[in-house]
Amino acid sequence: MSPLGKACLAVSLTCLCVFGASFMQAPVVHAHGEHNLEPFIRMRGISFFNVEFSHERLAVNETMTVTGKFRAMNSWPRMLTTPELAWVGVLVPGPKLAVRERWVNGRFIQNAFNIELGEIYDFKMILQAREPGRYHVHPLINLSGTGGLVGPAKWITVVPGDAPPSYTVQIPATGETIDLEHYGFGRVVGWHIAFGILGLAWLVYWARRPMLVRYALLVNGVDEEQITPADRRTSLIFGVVLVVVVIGGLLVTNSGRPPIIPHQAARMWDLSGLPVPSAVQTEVKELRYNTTERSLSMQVEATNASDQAVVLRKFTTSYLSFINPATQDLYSDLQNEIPTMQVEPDGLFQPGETKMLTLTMQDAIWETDRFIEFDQPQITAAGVLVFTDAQPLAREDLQPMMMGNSREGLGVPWERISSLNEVYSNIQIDFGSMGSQASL
Ligand SMILES: [Cu+2]
Repeated sequence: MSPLGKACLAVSLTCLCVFGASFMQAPVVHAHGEHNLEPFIRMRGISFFNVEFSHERLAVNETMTVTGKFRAMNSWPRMLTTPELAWVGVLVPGPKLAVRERWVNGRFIQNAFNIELGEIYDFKMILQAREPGRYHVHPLINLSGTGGLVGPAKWITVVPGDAPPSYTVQIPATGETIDLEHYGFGRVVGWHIAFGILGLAWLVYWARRPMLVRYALLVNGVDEEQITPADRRTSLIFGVVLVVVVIGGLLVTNSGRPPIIPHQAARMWDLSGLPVPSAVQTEVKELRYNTTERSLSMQVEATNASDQAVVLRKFTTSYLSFINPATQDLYSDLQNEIPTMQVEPDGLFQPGETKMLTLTMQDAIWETDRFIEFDQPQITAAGVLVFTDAQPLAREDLQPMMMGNSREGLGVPWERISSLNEVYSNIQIDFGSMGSQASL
């Protein structure tokens, strides 16, 4: 074999190996938009609490409920537009679940609403399964001018039902019941066919003569002469037919039944947030990230300004939560393996007591989910410290019909939450024990 032949064979084999290896060693990547925004927006934008799901398995056409609360953070990055309008939805890959009802702070809401930084909102969605499959379902808050911020998710399995998907609604004007899964489908197909035929006829008319010859003539300056009076008449007929079809279609649609209603674009401006529980006052002293241990630690001074003992339950940011393991006896509702944090010193906060707390949250997720990145002009972190009362919670106090999510577990009942304290700071970076300690 010639040297060139050998080289080619070697390159081919290498390519084959790389190609094969890429199939064998490729890790399963799962993401569908959770990390789409910059880390500082996700941590400083919206934090979620008590995100709960009524089902983890349902059949096509069955409905499930997703509820929860979220806070628009005061630590919102000021270099971005301050969000004015928000919209609540779900993040799933494709239209697998249809929203049947959407409620914010107990009000039925179809459109966007005015959101205020620092406020807490309660949401509820009733979702109807459309397509069989297994989906990672997140609540999603879309903010105008920024994008979608996602909350903690749960894997939901949709199995085939007795009937194909159907979404029936009654039109109040006529009393008629229609199925949105198919409504108007015949017309959509009809219009596509009508315009397809027109377009095809236009192409066939011009392409039926020898194209290469005509092109060669065109290059040699024979231009207008190639178009005959018959061509001009045909073009005019095509133009007239097109105008008649478009205007006629509009007239036919507008004269149809039921009464034509334009899309509703009303926005809700009078939706005030829920009262913010604030029994504790906090002041962040330092946030520090250790790159080799992948742990975020926080020093925070906390004072219990209420007349009841409280306990630090968790730190929550974006769709992450870290639970204080010492509170598991009080709220033993952890149904999943929720990440925990180290809290020092631990224990109750008596009324009036001030403590300097050190929290340590060690988890690869800071890097895998791009929460702490070193190519950012500012490396910041933010979240909410959740303090609860110190009364043990009986199992029957939990909502038996609801399940938690995979990053938070079942939330502590809202009435038991004593304080929600935002923490926000630049991060000091430790580059670990490998080299000298440095700070950014
Ligand atoms: Cu997901």
